[in-house]
Amino acid sequence: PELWSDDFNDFICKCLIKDFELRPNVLDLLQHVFIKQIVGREKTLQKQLIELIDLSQQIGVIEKTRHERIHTKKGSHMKTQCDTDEVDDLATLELLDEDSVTEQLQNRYMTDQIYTYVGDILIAVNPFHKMDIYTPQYNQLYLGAKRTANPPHIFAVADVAYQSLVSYNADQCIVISGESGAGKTESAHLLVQQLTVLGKANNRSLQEKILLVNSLVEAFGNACTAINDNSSRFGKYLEMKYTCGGTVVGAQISEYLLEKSRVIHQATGEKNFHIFYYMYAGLADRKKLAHYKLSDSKTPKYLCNEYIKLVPDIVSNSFYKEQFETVEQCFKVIGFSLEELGSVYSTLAAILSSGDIEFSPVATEHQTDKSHITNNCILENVASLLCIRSDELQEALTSHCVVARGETIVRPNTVEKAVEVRDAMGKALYGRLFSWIVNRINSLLQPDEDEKGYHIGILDIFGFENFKKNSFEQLCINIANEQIQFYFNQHIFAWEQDEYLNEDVDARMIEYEDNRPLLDLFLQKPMGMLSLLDEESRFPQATDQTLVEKFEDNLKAKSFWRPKRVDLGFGIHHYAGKVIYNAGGFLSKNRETLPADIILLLRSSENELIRKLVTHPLTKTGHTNTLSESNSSASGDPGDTPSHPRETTNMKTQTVASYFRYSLMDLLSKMVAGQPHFVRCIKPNNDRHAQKFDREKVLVQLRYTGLLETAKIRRQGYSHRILFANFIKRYYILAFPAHEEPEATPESCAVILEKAKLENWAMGKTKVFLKYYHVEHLNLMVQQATQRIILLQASIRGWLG
Ligand code: AOV
Ligand code: MG
Repeated sequence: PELWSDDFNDFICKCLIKDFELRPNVLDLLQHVFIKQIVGREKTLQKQLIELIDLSQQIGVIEKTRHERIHTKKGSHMKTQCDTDEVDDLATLELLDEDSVTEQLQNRYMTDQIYTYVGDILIAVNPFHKMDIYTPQYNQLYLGAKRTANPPHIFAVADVAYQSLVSYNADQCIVISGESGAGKTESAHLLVQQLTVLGKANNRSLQEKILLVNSLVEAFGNACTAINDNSSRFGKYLEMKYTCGGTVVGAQISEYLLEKSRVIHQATGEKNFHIFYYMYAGLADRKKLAHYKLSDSKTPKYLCNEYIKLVPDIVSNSFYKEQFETVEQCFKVIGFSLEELGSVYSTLAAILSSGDIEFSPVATEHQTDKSHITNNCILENVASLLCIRSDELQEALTSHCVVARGETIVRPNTVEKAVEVRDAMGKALYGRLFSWIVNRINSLLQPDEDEKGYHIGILDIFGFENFKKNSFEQLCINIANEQIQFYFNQHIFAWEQDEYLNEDVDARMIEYEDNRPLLDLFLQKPMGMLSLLDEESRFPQATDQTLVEKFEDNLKAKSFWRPKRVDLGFGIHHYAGKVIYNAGGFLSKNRETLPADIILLLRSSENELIRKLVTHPLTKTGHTNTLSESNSSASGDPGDTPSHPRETTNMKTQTVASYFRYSLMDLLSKMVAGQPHFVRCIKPNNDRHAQKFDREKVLVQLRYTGLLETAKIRRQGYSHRILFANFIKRYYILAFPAHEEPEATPESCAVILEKAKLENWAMGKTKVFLKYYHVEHLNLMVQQATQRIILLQASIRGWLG
């Protein structure tokens, strides 16, 4: 065949993929073809061909030893191991019970082997100390390597996702779960690191930008909590965009459910979002506090708590200063302009200062429900930072307009109401600023439009929380985790076992804890907890007390109860444990109204950024709190897509609960669109100590995440089900001539599987049922075959000049 024609490539494929024994003959043939093809260059060609033969034989030899190694590995891999041995994959344990699994994890953890597989799922136990296993050497070690060739590692998960993207040309989704402080965010960073190396971006600056995205967003979205000094207070879905060939070309973040209430209030032992402290220290260092109207002696109320009483504590903190420089560097590298940065700082400063605006009642004879501002200088500062008029700001804070019978009437705000409006403004500005930053990053990291490709999404949300006092924020966070657990269950257990039945495949069913009833308890309409909350939020007379009573009257599930002697308390038995919530503040937190007067005023700002924050529907992913309510149910089925956001002029209609529901569905619809990969983070102790493995603590996590059941189903079940036609398309070259794709029958599939010397697979009615290690093995064979072809082609191309 003509050089480089399809026939030629097929021919080489055929030669190289055939059994190794055939190789000398094949190479003879190859030699013959070349000699015929390139007349006149025989002499050099002959020499070159000898090199080719050598090379091919070398490859052959190398491949052969590798092949043998894989087989022996696979042999030992399949052999169940004695339970005192350490295993990389818990699904291979002979004895699969809680004790042996915990024992394994403990032994591994104590020797710094923090990663362990359960089939194709990775368990990561938080080491709580810096490890030297994330260096560039490790990046290289895990590139395109078979999983069993190296110890379990988070980089291997990135590699599998990447290889799947390239070989199946399909979107991938890596779901990281685990309770607060278990290591999700760190894992997400490491994944991005490896995925960037894998994606070998053509331009270094893109690579650099992508690596900075997480740090930047986390400065604004993370904070110190009682459990974790760098706790994520929002959900993050980062999509790395690749071309079909696997080159990284961009990134996009979607942010979910930022805990905005933190801006105005932090629980005991907690802090505000990192950026406020970083900025304060950084600006002080540059002698710029006055420029942003920030005091160098008096701590803004929004930053005050029992730890931070004094501004000097903040401004002398060298860590904060460094972080500020880093954040600013991130902004610049990613592409924000200096003007934008200035506006971001002004907005943050305005939010901080606004918290110090104080009100007191206007004591007149007739009106006690009127308020006025007692510290006008602060009001002036805020107005100037927001580039609005101070008299208008004062009016918008201390009064509101109502429209009655076509007439607009101005009503005064009580002190309480004015404080509420002030705080609502701070929260809204922060939430919108956050969304704006995320959207700006997205537009700066957007791939070229005509670049068709696929993405790998990495999900990192706030982990399950159970504090001494749990409020509305914890409820939302825990419902989100409940939903992720449900998604995991669907994938690992429900859908897989449904397929056994549909396809008449004989497999033992594994029992697992289904948390669907809990999701229904929260999300069902009209009688789920969030719907009841919304309903109650519509009654002006309702109180948090009437709300808990409503819950008690309507929620009949076993997992809901009212603890005695806890005012406003209610308990939920979550998949991850029992949590007592306090409903105090639920109604106001849910209503979260930003009055139209404030919005209109901010729209008149002379600062472009401020105007943008209040005028634009922030986007596809971003939110404005003005989204329409979703009609989706609680399920994670692929058909369950959210309704689309709609901007409304009436900012009061959207409750936090309905926005929360919408976001959750939006997130799910993104997740179900990709092939999932799971990372389950485990927290080994509550003290954040290295080398401390609290067995009881770990056992609880193993139980609620269903890891034992997962190990069982990975061992006994078939995690991969592939339609005959897809299977043939992907793997036929392993057993059939390259130009003769066989018909998609179970018989041809079986020929391939036998040729690949695989056992323990099953044949369904329309699909091949495979174990996770079968797929790895098949993919590796295809990959090796293609690599051989590429190598050969490259050398021939080299000889031909
Ligand atoms: P989280 O994301 O799961 O909590 P993080 O990823 O923030 O937890 O991890 C908490 C802390 O554990 C980090 O700040 C590190 O000190 C340490 N850590 C975690 N993983 C590693 C690792 N691989 N190597 C070294 N240290 C690690 V939350 O965001 O609170 O749910 O809302
Ligand atoms: Mg986190």
